[in-house]
This record gives sequence, C-alpha cells and structure tokens, in this order.
Amino acid sequence: MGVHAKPATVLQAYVRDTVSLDGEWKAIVDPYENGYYDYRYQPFDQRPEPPPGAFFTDSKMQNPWDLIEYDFDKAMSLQVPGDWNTQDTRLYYYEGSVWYRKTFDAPARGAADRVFVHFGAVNYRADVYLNGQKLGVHEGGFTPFHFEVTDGLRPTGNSLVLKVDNKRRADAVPTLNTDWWNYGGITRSVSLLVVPATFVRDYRLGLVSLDEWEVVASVQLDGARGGEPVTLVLPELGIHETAEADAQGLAAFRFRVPDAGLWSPESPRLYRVEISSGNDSLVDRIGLRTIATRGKQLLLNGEPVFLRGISIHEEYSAEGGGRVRDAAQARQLLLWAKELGCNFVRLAHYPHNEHIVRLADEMGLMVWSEIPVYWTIDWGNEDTYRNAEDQLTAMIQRDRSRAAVIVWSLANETPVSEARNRFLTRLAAAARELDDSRLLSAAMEKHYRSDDPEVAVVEDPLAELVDLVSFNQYIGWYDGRPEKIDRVRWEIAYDKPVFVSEFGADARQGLQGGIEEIWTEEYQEDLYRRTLPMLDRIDGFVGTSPWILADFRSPRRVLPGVQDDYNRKGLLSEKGVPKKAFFVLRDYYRGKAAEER
Ligand code: GCB
Repeated sequence: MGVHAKPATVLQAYVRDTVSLDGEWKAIVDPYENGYYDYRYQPFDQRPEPPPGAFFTDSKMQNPWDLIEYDFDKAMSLQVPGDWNTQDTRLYYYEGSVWYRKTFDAPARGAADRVFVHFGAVNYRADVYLNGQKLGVHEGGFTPFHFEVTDGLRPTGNSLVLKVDNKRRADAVPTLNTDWWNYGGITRSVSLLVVPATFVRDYRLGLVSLDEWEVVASVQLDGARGGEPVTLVLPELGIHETAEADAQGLAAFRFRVPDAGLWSPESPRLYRVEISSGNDSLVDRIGLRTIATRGKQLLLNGEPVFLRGISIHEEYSAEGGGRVRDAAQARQLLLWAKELGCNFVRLAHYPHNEHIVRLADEMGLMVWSEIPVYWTIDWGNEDTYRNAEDQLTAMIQRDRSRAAVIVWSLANETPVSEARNRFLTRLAAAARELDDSRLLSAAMEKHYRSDDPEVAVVEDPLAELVDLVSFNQYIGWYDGRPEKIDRVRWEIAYDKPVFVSEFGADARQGLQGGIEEIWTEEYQEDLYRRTLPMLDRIDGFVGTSPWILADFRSPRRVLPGVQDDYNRKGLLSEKGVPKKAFFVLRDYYRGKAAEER
C-alpha cells in the first residue's frame, strides 16, 4: 500500500462531529424543470442576476403585485435521508427533477474555522445552491460529495436548495437500463462540518505485511502549507507516531504492530485510532488484516478462506420500502446474511451507504464493493469514463481503511468489445493506483464451447486484469432447464481464484408447487440443491454470492400476482420471510464453515 497517489476527494465526515441537516425538507416536484429553465429553455443559473422565478433563489412575495409562482414554505415535505418514491404514492414511478430546500442557522464556529456541507449520496444529479448562489453540480447516485460554504453562510436563515434529477441517460453511470428501481432523492444524510483552517481531510491505515507486521498509514491535511506535525495514536497497541506533512499536506507513517490481533470474520477485532494535527483531531476504529491470492487460492491473513457470500441491494422493504435509510436497516440486512451463515457480502451494484460497510467491520463480514458500470455503458464516451472513475475514486477513498472490504469490483455483466476493454483497463489502473492492497474483480459472463455445448468457458480480456475471476451464471433459469446444471463442465484457464458472483431463480414466497413449476419455492430450492455441488466441481472455486438476499423492486418485473414490481430471486421475501432455498444455502454454508475449522 503506497501513500495517496491522488488527492483525496472525500471528507471523512462519518467520524466527525457534524450538524445534521437531516429530517424534513421542503420539496417541489418539477417535471418540466420550470424552476431551472426560462421559457426559451435557457438555464436561469447562467444569468448574472437570476430572477425570483428561479427556484434556487427561494424567493418570497414582497409586494402584493409580485408574481412568484412557487413557495417552498407551502410546498410538500420529504424526509432526508430517503428516496421520494416510497414517501408519496404520486412519486412511485417518478423520474425527473424535484427541488429540495432546507433552512438553517449557521453553526457556532471560531473566526478562522471553515464550514463544509456534506452529502452522503443524492440520486442522480444534484445542482446545489446556497442562498441563491450555485455551489456546484454532482453526478452519481451513490457516492459522497461536499462543498465548502465558509464564505457563503449567513448567521441565520440560510437557504440550501438542491435540484435533484434522477432522469436516466444513455451516457450516465448507470445507463438507461438496470434491473433495480431508480429511487430518486437525497437518499443519504446531509450535514455541516465545522473544522479548523487546517484540518484532517482524509486518512488511511492498513496492515501491509504479515511477516513484518508492518502498517502503512497516511493522513491528508487540507489547508496545510507543509511542515505541520501530525500525530497518529493506536492506544491499545502502544503506538504513538508523529510525522510532518509535506507541501501537499500529506503525512506518511510506517510502523510495526507485532502484538496486534488480526481482523477476521470469526474475530472482527477493531483498534482505536486517534489522528490529530494542530487543533483538529478525530477518532476511528480500524481492523488489521491482509488479503491476497496465491495461484488459485484466496488468502485472508495468509490462510485459505472460502467466501460464504450473498448479494445484497441497498433496499429495505420491510418497513414500507425503498433505499436503506439508517444504520438499523443496514444492520438488519447484515443480520439476515449472518443467519444465512455468511462471512461475506457482495454489495451490488453500486457503493452502499457507509453504515453497512462500518457495520460489516464490526460484525465480521467481508465485503465486495462495486460501482454501477452495469450492462451497456457508453464505452466510447470520455465523459462517461470520467464519471465512472469519479465514482470509483469516491468509493475507494471513502472505504479504503475498512478491513471488511476485500474486493473492489469494476463492472457487472459488460459485453466484450474493444471500447469496453479500453474503458475497463483504464478503470482497473485507476483502482490500483488508489488502493493496491485489495483485490480487483468484476462480475463477468460465461459462454459455451462451440464444439461442446456442455462445457462452459469463462474467457474475457478483463479476467487478465483482475485478481479474482468472477462471473454470473443462471443455468436453470435464463439458461436451460435445471437438469443442465448437473451436466455442465467448466473450463476456466486462469491461474486465479474463481468466484461465482451470481446464480438464482425467482420464487414468490409462499407459492408452493412441483420442482418443474417456475415461480414456486420448490423450483428455487431445487435449483440451489443442484447448483451448489456443481459449483464445488469448478477448479479454483473460492466462494459465491448468490442472487440475492431479499426480493427487491425493479421496473423490469411486472408479472401480476407473481412479481408485482419485484425481482423475486430473494432468499427472503421483501418483508424478510425466508423461502425454502434459504435453508439449502444455510446448510451448505454450515458445512463449509465446519470444513474450515
Ligand atoms: C443479473 C444481474 C442482476 C439481475 C439478475 C436477474 O445477472 O447482474 O442485476 O437482477 O441478473 O435477476 O436477472
């Protein structure tokens, strides 16, 4: 693990004292973007003096003759964090712009302090304004971003306005077509951070070698000139180190921790870390472990490990549904994974909220984290590439000190082409530059040998770039009848571990029938019974994350009485009721865990 090769784009807001701007926000639904464009369809925010009709000016009638055709004070309310689709039935299918407004007084601060407004995630595009001034734009629905507002704040009555737009676009990441609900809104927390003029923007810390028990860490200051002392303390390990920031504000550390206990799913040990510089300080908890491959083996802390996984969408429907809103909902998803016997979760298909990653650290679940480079991205478009790299960067910078995260995944089921290979080759290089201490992967696809339709082959230039050869396969669902599962043989020629990132079948919880009848619990159960031994026959097989923990909403799934807007491949219904296949996978994982002991 090297020091930061690229400047940090994130603020580690999660471990700071913040002023929350969560709760009730005022909202105006604006499908025609009437508050953004004038009647000639020119954006108001490009004018030197935007008129009161521009919603971001948050204007009020001053005189009886003022013509102002909106009023945030009288508008509907939406809860933040939260998607809009599940808060108001009128917005269930809505894809477009919604304006959000929050008013607040400036937080207490010292004369030299700086203030940032931080967003955990907004889907998909956010145009952000403070007191009528544009702060900027952010694209990408699942990664954090922030703006400095030190100079723009008023002592009282600040108006923070966002135009949140979740219209799908061919050139966006993800693109037009996905198999999940396009939940719009300010889906994660909003907060204000008050920090000294020079403060700790980011840090990372990780164990690099088991032989030497060596830890490499770095702290990135913001507002530094160079020469500032930075202190790093791990009190339980007797570590107390000081380094000087360089001209870029980066302080680098290297030390040994021969007495440390290692992080693992069986023993998710976390150590207190205290970082300080000048009058800024923060505290976090960090696990120490290594992850590596050797030939076809996957090694956690130098020992072979089998990934007893499950794929998870960031959706929690038991309480009315939608995007996970808080730590309690995130914990429930992980508790279900634990009940299933998992030691690993694949957080599909985009970076999930920070609660879940931190809970995985605490609860002992290894994590696969991915970006929404899904299916058919606009591979030849440089802006699309930049967008994907920005999302990758924010994901990695946010979570690269979490011991739980062992895999960064670049893409899911992307069709091989020259342009796609170039795109993903660049992305892989960017990921390695940001973090060379974890495994890279991507969910690829299989095909059949032309001379033998029962031999499945995984062959993809992307497999050369990654550490873990992963692929999705749906034999017995999209691909043939379940008997085909028993006959298939595998040819995977890479000297790398093999991971099956998806398989599954839809079943409506409670629907009983014969194993021949699709949509029944019995069909899904039978498919799991056949698939698990088949996977064990794959050379180099190190684990799987079947599709999926719980039923989740998708606009592609419209069959009445069966799907009703849900992809039904969950082992649990959307309410958390287990289907028969849940127990098949649980028994299999119990057997795997017993073998490891
Ligand atoms: C896949 C995709 C996943 C879908 C799933 C399905 O291969 O990766 O996002 O939801 O299949 O159910 O079709």
